[in-house]
Amino acid sequence: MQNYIDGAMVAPVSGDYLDNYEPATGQVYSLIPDSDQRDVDLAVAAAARAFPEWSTWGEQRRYECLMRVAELIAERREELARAESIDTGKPEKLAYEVDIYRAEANFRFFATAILHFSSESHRMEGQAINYTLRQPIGVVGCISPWNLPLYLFTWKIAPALAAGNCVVAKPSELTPMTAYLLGQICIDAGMPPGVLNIVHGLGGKAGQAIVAHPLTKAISFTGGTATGRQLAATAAPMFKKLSLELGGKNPVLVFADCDIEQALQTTLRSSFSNNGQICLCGSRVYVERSIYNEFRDELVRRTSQLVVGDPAHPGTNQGALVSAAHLDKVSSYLQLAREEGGTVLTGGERVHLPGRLEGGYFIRPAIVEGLPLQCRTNQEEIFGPVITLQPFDTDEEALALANGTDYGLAATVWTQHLGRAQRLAEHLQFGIVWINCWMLRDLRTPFGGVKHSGVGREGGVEALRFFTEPKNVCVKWG
Ligand code: TXE
Repeated sequence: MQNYIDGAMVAPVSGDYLDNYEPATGQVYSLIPDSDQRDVDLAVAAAARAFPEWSTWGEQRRYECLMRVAELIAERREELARAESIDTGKPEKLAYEVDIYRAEANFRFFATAILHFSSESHRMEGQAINYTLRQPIGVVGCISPWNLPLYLFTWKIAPALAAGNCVVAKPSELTPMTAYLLGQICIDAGMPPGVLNIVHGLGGKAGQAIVAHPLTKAISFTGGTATGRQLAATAAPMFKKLSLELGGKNPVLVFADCDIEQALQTTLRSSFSNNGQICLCGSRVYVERSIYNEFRDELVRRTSQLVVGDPAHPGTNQGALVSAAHLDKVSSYLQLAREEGGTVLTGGERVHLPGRLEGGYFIRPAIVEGLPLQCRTNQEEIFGPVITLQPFDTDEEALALANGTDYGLAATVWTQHLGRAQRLAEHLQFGIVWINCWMLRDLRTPFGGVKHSGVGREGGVEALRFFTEPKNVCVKWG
């Protein structure tokens, strides 16, 4: 692969490359640029050169350019889904239906949103009129994680470009392929050179260089809480705007009056979709005691029937985890769960598949029962196919369990009782609350977490506001 800088595919200045592994086989299948400060300097300079024209192109021309990108993503959806599946280990079907579909939708949504992006004015009776100019910031940095590579990469890039900024973006070094292909799509779409620049490489080197560069005026980051803390320490003294989408340890509250079949079907998905490698996954499932045994036994049965296999095969539910290190991390948490007194009801075994998949990072999805709230397994983000299950008796207890970690990204509640749903939604300390659904997303809504799950919001008008600076102009009557 190569970096996409100033409208062209270029090698890293160092000439050095990093191995890129295929998670399903454990083999190196491509090389990515091991970029450093020099590559980032070239990318930022290209973005700075492109900014004056791109920011004054006007919303209509930016709309047309971004819609061409969306159309090319749609045309190449199968190729991109296959590339994403090979790069991440996720089932190709999932990449096609979710990741690539959303990448196209992100470009379409923000290309049109900018046409309707309005600001406000305030009249001072008989004296003056104030109006707010929302202007693009300039060169911005976008850094994304490995779990939904093209989906989250474009979730940042599309609003930044639509708002008139120029971008230096870095995908995760674990799953760079679809970001590389996006660079080629931008060339084919006729995007002006320097508007978007994609620099590959390590977080602590290329990523850090983007954050520390004096010309990147805003940073939109999605990734681990620890990394977010480190990144904020660099950006804060430089007074950069920051949007941090961080980790989660999301609760699912299942009340006895819920539609239990719906709750079971969706909880299987919210627990193990993408091998639980989605920050929005529900990893702590709390069930009202009167239906606990029934719910638990049925969820265990359905989990044990999930097919762990070749991501390219349409019948596969669970592909490979993203890396050998992540497989070891998830396995270590299962060992910890047992040490903390939990009982593994199903799963947790590594899966050794034959042939080309022999070296792959496969594990059976696991359910653990009998752990208290205050234990590391229930407090720390595992980010893999491991959930904990526990009964509760009262609404108050359920709320306290749900709010009982440092994270606050997404909570899911299953109940037919409207009053309970509203009351819980008000008191759950999360950025997102789903009632009788999960991952139902309206791109116009604010997206993000509270507490250690993040700072700021992406999505809809929030994203366009993040990527613009509001200037108040006050005009006194003559
Ligand atoms: O994160 P990392 P990962 C969370 C998820 C989990 C983690 C997994 O819950 O905790 O992210 O993603 C770059 N300066 N979310 O392991 O390691 C790195 O190269 C600048 C939450 O990828 O933090 C990569 O590109 N950049 C989220 C990116 O940061 C640095 C949705 C993320 O890497 C850097 C998805 C540095 N010092 C995952 N160090 C949500 N809340 O929406 C690393 N990077």
